[in-house]
Amino acid sequence: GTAQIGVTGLAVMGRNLARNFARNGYTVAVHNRTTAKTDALVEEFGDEGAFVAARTPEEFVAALERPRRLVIMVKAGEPTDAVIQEFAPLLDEGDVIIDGGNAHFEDTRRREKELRGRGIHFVGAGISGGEEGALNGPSIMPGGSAESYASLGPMLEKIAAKAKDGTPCTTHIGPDGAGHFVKMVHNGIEYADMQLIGEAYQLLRDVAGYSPAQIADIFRTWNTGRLDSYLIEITAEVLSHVDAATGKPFVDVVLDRAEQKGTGRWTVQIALDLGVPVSGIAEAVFARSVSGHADLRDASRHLAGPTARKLREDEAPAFADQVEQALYASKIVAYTQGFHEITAGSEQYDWDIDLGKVAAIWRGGCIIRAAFLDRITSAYEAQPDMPSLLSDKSFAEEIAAAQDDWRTVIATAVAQGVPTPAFAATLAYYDSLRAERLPAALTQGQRDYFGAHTYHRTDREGTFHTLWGDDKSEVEN
Ligand code: NBP
Repeated sequence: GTAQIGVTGLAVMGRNLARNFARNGYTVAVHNRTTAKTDALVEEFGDEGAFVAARTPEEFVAALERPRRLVIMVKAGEPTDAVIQEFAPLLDEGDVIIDGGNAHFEDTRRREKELRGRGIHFVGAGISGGEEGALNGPSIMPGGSAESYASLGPMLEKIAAKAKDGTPCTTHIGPDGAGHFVKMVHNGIEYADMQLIGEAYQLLRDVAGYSPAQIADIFRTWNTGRLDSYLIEITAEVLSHVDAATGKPFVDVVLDRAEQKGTGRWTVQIALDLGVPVSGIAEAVFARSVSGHADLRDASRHLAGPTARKLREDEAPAFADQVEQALYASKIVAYTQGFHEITAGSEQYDWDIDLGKVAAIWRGGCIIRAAFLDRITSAYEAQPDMPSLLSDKSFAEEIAAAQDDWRTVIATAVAQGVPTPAFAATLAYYDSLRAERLPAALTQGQRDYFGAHTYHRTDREGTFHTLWGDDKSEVEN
């Protein structure tokens, strides 16, 4: 074979990824279960580079140079297993299968282990950036063996997005499922980012009284500052868009029920298993869920709300500035929680993930790309074993400067009855970490009372139990 890489699964993502490889000078073997898609790709884009159209798995494998590198870009779940089972028997020792789909990292661990036993490298690679990123440069988060990265890395680095300083937005994340785990948390952070932006929008609309077009301008201004990011940029685009059919703001004609494909939910499920408080991300997932309960919402519209005074027009600009502060502070906390989950996953599965590098490869290509990630990169470079992003002096200082406004915005939201679950959850997390004493002491007392679950004391070592039903004397266990 002559192709340096092959892509099987030519829906939007696979097709664009194949074109990206071809545009970068690689010969790309392409294959799809339904061959019409293979033909269409070569017909439409054949002049962009060197493609080898393969009709059967055998033709596809034969087209590849050895060791073979074969990217699977099919629907995550059973289709991925089906394709692996179809191709693996045709491969030789040392060949590399890359799964670029949104696989659950536990599936990736299982597949990697099975294929390792057959001498095949399996690389679960998280790919972010949607169709546009796949074509012009995504952020790529490959797991798998270090050996596989030696052969694959240079190609991935070539097709990946480049950060402003020219660094490719890909790196070897760690063994087996590390890449898909990091991609999962990326998506969880993306959920939180989007929800926080949504809450900021709602406050500017319902409390400050701005129109969608005015809010688009506010976001454009924010995008020139520390909130500079892809999601803020596209938010302004969406908010300024006018529906052609009705002449109304586009955002007012879209049904307000958010859908989800599962990576945000996984982030929260795994966080619960690992014991990591990702409350901001969890509230973002729940917020989508609440929005989807149309019947519940219909049945609740008559429920009483507050009678707080609305802001006057001349008060709106100052409030908008406060919302920017709140958004920034909450964003720092959401990222702090996401990075904590990566730390916990890395410890649990022995992945040895470099958090600074993770932040670095999210600076371009992916949905959460943001100027702010440069700062996270430098923070982890300066202090790789930082217990939390909030331990970084400059982030702590920025939150210190923002916190009064952050509190005011949330207090105003509560007074006006505007739901801001992610703003509130991230502030509560921040205050929980700061607190001298938490009511967890009372919780321990209750647990000891009803279940003799015991407790530890602040003043001496040991495990204790109070004889609650008796003379309330304390015994040491
Ligand atoms: P889809 O997720 O819509 O999958 C369609 C592809 O899967 C087609 O090529 C289809 O072949 C193939 N396929 C299916 Br379905 N079942 C198969 C089977 N049993 N055997 C062989 N092929 C099978 O495509 P996508 O939206 O391009 O996404 C691909 C992957 O990338 C997914 O895992 C997705 O989660 C991930 N991803 C998507 C995005 C995005 O923005 N869309 C971003 C990041 C990651 P056919 O043509 O013969 O039906």
